[in-house]
Amino acid sequence: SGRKRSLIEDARRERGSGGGGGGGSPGPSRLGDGFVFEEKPGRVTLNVLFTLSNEKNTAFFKTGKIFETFEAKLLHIESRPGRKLKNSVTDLEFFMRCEVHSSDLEVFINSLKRVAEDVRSVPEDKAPWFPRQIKDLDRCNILITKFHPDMDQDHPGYNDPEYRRRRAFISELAFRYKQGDPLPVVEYTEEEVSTWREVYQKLRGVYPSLACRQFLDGLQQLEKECGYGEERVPQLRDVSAFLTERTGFQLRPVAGLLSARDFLASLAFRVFQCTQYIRHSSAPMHSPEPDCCHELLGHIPMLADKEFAQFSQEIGLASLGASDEDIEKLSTLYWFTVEFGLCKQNGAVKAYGAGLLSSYGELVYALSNKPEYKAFNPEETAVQPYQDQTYQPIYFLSESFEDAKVKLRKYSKSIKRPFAVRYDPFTCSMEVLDQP
Ligand code: HBI
Ligand code: NLE
Ligand code: FE
Repeated sequence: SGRKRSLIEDARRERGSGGGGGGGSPGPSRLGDGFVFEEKPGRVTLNVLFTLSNEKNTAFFKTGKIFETFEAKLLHIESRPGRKLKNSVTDLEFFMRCEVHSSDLEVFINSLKRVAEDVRSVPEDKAPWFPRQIKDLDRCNILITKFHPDMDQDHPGYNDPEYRRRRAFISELAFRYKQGDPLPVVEYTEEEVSTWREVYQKLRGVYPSLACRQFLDGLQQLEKECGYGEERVPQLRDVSAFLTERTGFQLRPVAGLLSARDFLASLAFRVFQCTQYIRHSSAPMHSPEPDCCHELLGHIPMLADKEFAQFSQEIGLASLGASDEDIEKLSTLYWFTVEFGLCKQNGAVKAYGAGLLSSYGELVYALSNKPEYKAFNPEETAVQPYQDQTYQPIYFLSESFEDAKVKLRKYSKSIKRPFAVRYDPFTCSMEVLDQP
């Protein structure tokens, strides 16, 4: 599971988002030049964000003095490196929540402005920040470092410096990408193409008997119209154009595993974040992390299906501004459906989850008699613990693909938020509607 959301992270994103707290629900009142909340009579709580220059390293202590003078009560503090200055000194950004006497508010802020730069108060989040426009996805970029070839000794690429250099190069393409840019084209090496070929051949042989109908339809179209085959790795640019025509989905390159919140948010805009590197050649049949085989073979054929595309977007819409607890549940649901879901078709069990459809090893295992099956039911599935390093011990089986969709839709609607969202495809933006 992902790390806790950082307040300073949200505050910083908020700063670029053109103001306004999440949801437009009964928000903080505007006093002075910012947002404060009157909690107790005569006392106000404010979230203040400011930068201290490291060249004047007494500034921090002066800030403390101001707190002392005004009898401000510090409730929360976070810091992180801000701008880089000359000779490798870095500013520090601070985020503090504090309580002061209401009558002192103006003077307190003005005093801070004398020692700190860029002082501003930011709204208390009634809901966590979320992207309002497709362009905001540029800020949905919190990566989770997990099972990385540079960090993890068990990663098959750990002892392969060439593989690690290649990963770093391809990651860089994703880091530099901004919404609307043409998708980067990667010229895959002979070794990479041969990994792709091996994965493709093995999986292609078992798809007809193990994959669901929607997947097989999608794959067939991709083979006919989008250059899918064992000879070359399809380019995100071509695949994105194909998908946009079918279901309005588009692709965006990503350097690795994103936080669940950021990953799910992009689905709300019908944007699918795709890794572009390929798994290590020594482990083609299963990888715990996503790679282009997983995206291109596991996800893309399903995203070419209209109903599945809608289903994916709905999970995304449900996630916007949801609490950390609800994100955790939605991400678990995503895991057991979009990634590892099974469904019945014509009396047989078939795979529709991308994590299965891109791993020969796990696909065959999941449809053997070894693992346990449970009936898919969102309330129960959402709290099922899971691990993401090896094959799943438990899979959730839906009566039909349709049934999974209906149940998940019902569940998503039960998530409580003080607002509703609606996606406007003409402006690629979210309409946020108050819902007291
Ligand atoms: N990030 N790039 C990427 N790809 C995923 O499939 C992905 C992710 N981050 C989170 C995530 N999946 C899962 O936690 C889902 O359950 C949301
Ligand atoms: N296990 C999958 C595979 O080997 O393709 C990837 C899963 C990513 C969540
Ligand atoms: Fe995936």
